[in-house]
Amino acid sequence: MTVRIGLIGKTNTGKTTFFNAATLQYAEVSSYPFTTKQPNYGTTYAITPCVCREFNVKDNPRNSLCIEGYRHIPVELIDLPGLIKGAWAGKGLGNQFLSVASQADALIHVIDASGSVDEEGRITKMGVGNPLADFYDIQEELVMWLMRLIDRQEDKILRNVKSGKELAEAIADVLHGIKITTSHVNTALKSTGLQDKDFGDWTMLEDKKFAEKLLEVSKPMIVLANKMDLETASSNFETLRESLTSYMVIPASAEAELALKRAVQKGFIKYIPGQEEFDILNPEQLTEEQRKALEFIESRVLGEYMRTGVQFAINVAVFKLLGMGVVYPVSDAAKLSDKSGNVLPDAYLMPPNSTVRDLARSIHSELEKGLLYAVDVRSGLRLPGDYRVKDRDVLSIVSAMRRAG
Ligand SMILES: Nc1nc2c(ncn2[C@@H]2O[C@H](COP(=O)(O)OP(=O)(O)O)[C@@H](O)[C@H]2O)c(=O)[nH]1
Ligand SMILES: [Mg+2]
Repeated sequence: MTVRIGLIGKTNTGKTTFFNAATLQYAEVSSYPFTTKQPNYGTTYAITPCVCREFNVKDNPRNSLCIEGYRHIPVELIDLPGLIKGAWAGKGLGNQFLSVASQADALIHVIDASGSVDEEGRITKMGVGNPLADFYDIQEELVMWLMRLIDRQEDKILRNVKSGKELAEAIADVLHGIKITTSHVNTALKSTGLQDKDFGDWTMLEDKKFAEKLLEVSKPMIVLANKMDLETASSNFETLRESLTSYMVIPASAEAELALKRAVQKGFIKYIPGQEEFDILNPEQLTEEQRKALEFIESRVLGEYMRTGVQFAINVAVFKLLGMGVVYPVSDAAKLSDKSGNVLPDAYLMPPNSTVRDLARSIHSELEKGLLYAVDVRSGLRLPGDYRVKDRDVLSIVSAMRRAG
């Protein structure tokens, strides 16, 4: 399963800058301007300490990268056009963005913490905007969207219930297109206490309460307080952090990350995303302006907040918010390799409570069909199909159909 993270937030808060910074690869030394239309989908990486250091081996990653002992595992990032008020009702930009948001497993809500955008997302005088109100506006858009989606399907849901389906299943049935599962719906029903109430009798208030809860469980979200490099941002950041206590609020400067990534491409600096420092490689190549810009990032962004927040946000979304674990399937348990001899070739992101069987299925359906057991490389133990895989597990799956990994 590929993890998909969606960027949402008002216009001009820095979503596209975040997207560009997070998806810019060191390897790909292209210089096409960012003013050209960017695709909405891009690959970024969740970064975690690789097991290669523990096993003291040189790995040959296939589905991921290993850079200086850190495994970079691809995740998909989706950049959405800005939300504007009333978008759920088909006004303004239309509700296309909401259907894109629907494809995400987790959301990063980008906020202009410097208060440089007004209510409608237009650039305004720095410090004038209200970042907390911006958060609630977008939140309201999302809830209204979900409420309306459910409302539009009311007849179908009622028919589903009549034909004997459980309520959770009946609702999930009309929402699986937006990655909402029966288990999400069940959780929302229980925590709103609506599981025993006739769906046809829900009040509007209950509809809304349910949509809010369902949004919370099915589209977990972190808040990115962006533009922290601007003076007006720190007090707004405090406000956001104190008010939004049920969210992780991450300070960031997407623009600083983008500048660092570009400096890497030009060979000016050595910088690994998420790190708290960079090294200038060839100081004599820098213009005065470039040197000042890097100094500014070093003191105002890295110095104050330790990091630009971009890589940190991706990691938090994948590992904390979604609770993913990283599992390394291998074919040869002794050599830690696949059949071609590649050492620790693959790293899989597995959701909480995933089993050996789930892992086998994500590798190949044939592998799951003939699944016998997995061998835990560290202990040599045979693990049954329903064993719950753990973060950093290195496993060799043994299947009657084929032995692979
Ligand atoms: N100072 C500062 N400006 C930023 C930052 N991120 C984005 N911007 C600027 O904010 C404006 C809107 O950015 P953009 O990424 O297009 O916003 P979007 O509409 O949410 O996609 C642009 O002028 C960016 O250069 C940041 O971290 N700091
Ligand atoms: Mg944009």
